[in-house]
Amino acid sequence: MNGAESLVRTLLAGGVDVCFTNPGTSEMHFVAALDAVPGMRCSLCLFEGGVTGAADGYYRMAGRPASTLLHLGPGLANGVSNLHNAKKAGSGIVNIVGEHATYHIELDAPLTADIEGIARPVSHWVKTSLSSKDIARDGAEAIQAAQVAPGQIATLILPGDTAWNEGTGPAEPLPLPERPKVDADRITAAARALAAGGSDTLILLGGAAVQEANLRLAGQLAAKTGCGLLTEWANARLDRGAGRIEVNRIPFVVEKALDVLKPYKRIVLVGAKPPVAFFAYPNKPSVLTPEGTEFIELADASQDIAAALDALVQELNATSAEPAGISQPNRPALPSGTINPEGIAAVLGHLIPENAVIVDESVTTGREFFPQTAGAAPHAWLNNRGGSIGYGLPVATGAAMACPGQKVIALEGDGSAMYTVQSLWTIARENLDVTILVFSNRSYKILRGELTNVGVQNPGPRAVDMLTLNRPNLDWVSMAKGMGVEAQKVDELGALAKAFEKGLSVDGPYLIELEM
Ligand SMILES: Cc1ncc(C[n+]2csc(CCOP(=O)(O)OP(=O)(O)O)c2C)c(N)n1
Repeated sequence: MNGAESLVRTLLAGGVDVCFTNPGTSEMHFVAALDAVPGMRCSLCLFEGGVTGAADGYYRMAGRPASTLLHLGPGLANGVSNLHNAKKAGSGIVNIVGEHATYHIELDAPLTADIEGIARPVSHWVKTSLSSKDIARDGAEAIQAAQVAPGQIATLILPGDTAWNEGTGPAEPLPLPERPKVDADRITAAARALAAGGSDTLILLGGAAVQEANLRLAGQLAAKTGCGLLTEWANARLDRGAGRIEVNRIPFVVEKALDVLKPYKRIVLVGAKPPVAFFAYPNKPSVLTPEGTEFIELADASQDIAAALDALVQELNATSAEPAGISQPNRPALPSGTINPEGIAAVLGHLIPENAVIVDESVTTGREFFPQTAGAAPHAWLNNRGGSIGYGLPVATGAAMACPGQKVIALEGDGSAMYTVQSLWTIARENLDVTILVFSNRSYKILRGELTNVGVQNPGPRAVDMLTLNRPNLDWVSMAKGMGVEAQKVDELGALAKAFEKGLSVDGPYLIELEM
């Protein structure tokens, strides 16, 4: 058995049975091994940002890593942006990056590059496997590294001769890393802050803290102590909808965030970091909390958040408290008329099906989607934690692969969707159950606002032109159909509701362009 097959069998033994791929010559032995060994679901993506983003979406929903197959330095580099997003989201991924045969690297052939150098900033673990005798063990180490909580990026570089020479057969899986428990004094300090605080204390939730069971514990703490609950602006996966604890996100806009955080003297951090602005702006603060705010960290994102919250609930005698903030079922009436963000929110709130997975890359259009969707059927809401756009369609791809039987809804700004538009083809090819709404406002609308925010008065036509997606207009229906996805365009809210119902009713992809 050669090195490549030893690695594929190691991946399968370690529970990694999905591979998002975009291979080249140096990966041909690995491709042959994927073909020869049954058990790996392989999915071709037509750009590496689609590969890495799909692996991110897969981890967020399946809770275990997928692998990727990338072509040397340039292939990895194309995937870096969504690896950055995945790293910020705490997603575990096992990257397999092909490399020239060890003796070929020094010849500086066209595709030779510093693969480790490209990998390192977006990886927690990087290794070039220099021998076919090491590759299986290295693969097992990569799987283990990817599963360090909340999830890590492991990049294993596979030279051609490591793949084709005689290997060892598969390596045994290494033990699953456990989340470290928090020290007892953390529980005591958080309990003291909450007991003293009342309504001027906030629990800021992130990572695993925004999953259903942990949110209930937070709801009990809020009921018992009167504290506030918020999440960070972006969550890797927030469980919400009727019957779950309703929590809002810290707003993106600096002034709004300052307002929301103003009432709090102390903040208990659970899987979250002290809140800061996305960007610096002249004459605006970067730190979003009032000066002198006290931070008490209960647990960071890598720690055993469930156990920490549970211990805190016990410490405060809140085990029998009815959680505060349970969302009541509420389906807003279906609207009609001109398409606008409030109307879209009502359509979503009315129609989101049970267990849907919402991948939110709606940018400006979706800033106020939360109030009207809080009482919809229970669903998961995924945000971009790394701020690098083009995450949505790939993450929707991976989420749909992880969740057969659950409807995935991708909310896409037109500018963002163009970055990784090739994902539509993968979604069609795999017949993934994804309904895509494209908010076709024909602009980088957020950046129009940012121009004002940084203090530019009366921008001229050259600046406006750089933020406008016209000349020519993008035709989303044609693009979708060209990649095998059924699509239609709507310019009115009643038509949107009908189109969305249609999309939800088909078992497969459907794209709706909202002309705004
Ligand atoms: C990789 C990357 N390039 C550029 C940006 C800067 N950027 C942020 S939002 C945005 C435009 C988003 O446009 P769209 O998705 O249409 O949403 P809208 O602002 O119109 O609501 C751009 C270019 C970014 N965040 N990431």
